[in-house]
Amino acid sequence: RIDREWWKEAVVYQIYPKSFSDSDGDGIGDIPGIVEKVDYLDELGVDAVWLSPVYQSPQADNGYDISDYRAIDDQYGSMADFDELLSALHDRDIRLVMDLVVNHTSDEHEWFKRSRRGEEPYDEYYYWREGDPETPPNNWESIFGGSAWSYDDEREAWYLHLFHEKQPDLNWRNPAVREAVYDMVNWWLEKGIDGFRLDAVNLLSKAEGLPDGDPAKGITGREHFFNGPAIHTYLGELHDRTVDRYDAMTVAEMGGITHEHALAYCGEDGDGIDMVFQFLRDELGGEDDPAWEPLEWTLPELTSIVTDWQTGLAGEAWVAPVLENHDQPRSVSWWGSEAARRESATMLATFLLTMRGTPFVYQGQELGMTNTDFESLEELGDPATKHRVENAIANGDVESFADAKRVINLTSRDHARTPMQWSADANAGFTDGEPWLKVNENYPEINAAAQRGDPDSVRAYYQELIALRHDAEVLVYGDFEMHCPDHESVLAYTRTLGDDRALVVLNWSDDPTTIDVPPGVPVDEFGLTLANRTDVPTTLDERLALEPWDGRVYLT
Ligand code: TEU
Repeated sequence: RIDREWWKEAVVYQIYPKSFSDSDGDGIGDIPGIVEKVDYLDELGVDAVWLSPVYQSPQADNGYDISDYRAIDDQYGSMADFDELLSALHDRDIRLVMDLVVNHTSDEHEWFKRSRRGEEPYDEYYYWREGDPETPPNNWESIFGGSAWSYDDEREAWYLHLFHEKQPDLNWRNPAVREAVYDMVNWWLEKGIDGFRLDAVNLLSKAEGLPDGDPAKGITGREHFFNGPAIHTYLGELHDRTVDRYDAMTVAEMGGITHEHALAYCGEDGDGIDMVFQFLRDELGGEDDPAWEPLEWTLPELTSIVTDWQTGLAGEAWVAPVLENHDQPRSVSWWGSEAARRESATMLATFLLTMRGTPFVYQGQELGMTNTDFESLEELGDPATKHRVENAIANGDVESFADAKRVINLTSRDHARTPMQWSADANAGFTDGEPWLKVNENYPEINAAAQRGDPDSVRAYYQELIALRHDAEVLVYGDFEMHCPDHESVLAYTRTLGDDRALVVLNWSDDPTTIDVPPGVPVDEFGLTLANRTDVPTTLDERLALEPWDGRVYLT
């Protein structure tokens, strides 16, 4: 029996509104700009859009610092524009998933303004601690670097912020906070949206007494706020009181978790969350920023992590594979090869869209957009990256931006945030004005218009893969089995659903190689269905010779 759900069959496309499409020439993307591009999304074939925050915000963290959950920020448009977007998407059978950011609000949210004045009932909406203005209440570190505490002169007390100082953490212990959140979530669901991506949602619960953390464990304090003691209570309640009453999906963003945590959140005895992102880079160690050396990893390490996530949740929990988002470098540049851009981008696409789970594609990924060369601190936009570099210089970890540049140019969140490359026109067709973040200079070559109708483009390949995923149920619901776990460069797996099987073979390297088809795979029954090269034999042989970045899908 297949447990069918629309969100299991969907391919989701993430839009980061600030960088997607600017309709009014102020250099910042906006909602009317997205409306102009709904046909582009329709042509690509995606089933849902996840929209990063468009709520009212002072934009200290590009909208992840919300000052009014029920209003659209002026820079993005109006609520009428939002309603128009929702119907333009629904008219094309594309669903809309919003971002739910409730670990924290902006310090300019009404709740915080009243809280800092000590006004009831808002006084206990956040984590406040009195004490010496020179000594923070504990040694917890912010995920963006520096202390997780800031002193507020108005209330004469410290408040907790696991991210930016303009993002005070909500006190989820307070039932009034939870009620206020559920009310707001239901207000959006009543508008007819189709679900939520839950931002940083494994951080909601903090250990009793907020004890000091062990500085040897990465971000200091993390053992007291990642997957904290009451997390399952809060998430279960959130689910029961809101999304459970609607045909809405939830996907949780949880940094630094393993597939075992994922089971606890999404499994049979979990909290009702539909799926969590499968962040492969985190588990390879990419989460331990700030590291000022590039991360080293081997394919067998990756294969083992993929296997854990893909087979470890089978039958119990769903997952959301992802290679890019607005916090990650571009996948071609980090996982693939800029020198073999088309081949590696399409190999990675093959991987993403043939795994078990709901694949998320980030804007520009479908074009094979790459990282950008940032030459100075001033060229960066992301407060977290800037903070990291400034801290590293202050601590003497690096001497100047020049020393940090190599790692920044591999990992900064800004790589995903450069404007979407629509055409070879000025500013990549993103804006008629001055873009808020520099456009990657490769846009005359890499852009949506140039790839339209080009059967060899990354864009065309994504289109084919998305269509294939809609056709071949085995790619959605089939069991996953990994083969050749020790191969230095090849990832090979099968998907099985009743009598239907798929075999996926990926050469994750700059060198040609060969593999033997795993025993038990009946080669005669398979035919080539999709490949990212044109000269690939259509039948499956016992021994396969693979070109660099080869990606192939065989079906029975
Ligand atoms: O990111 C959360 C985030 O930074 C963590 O998941 C992090 O990756 C993990 O804890 C490992 O250290 C979300 C948004 O995606 C990001 O853009 C925001 O800046 C952040 O929350 C704050 O809202």
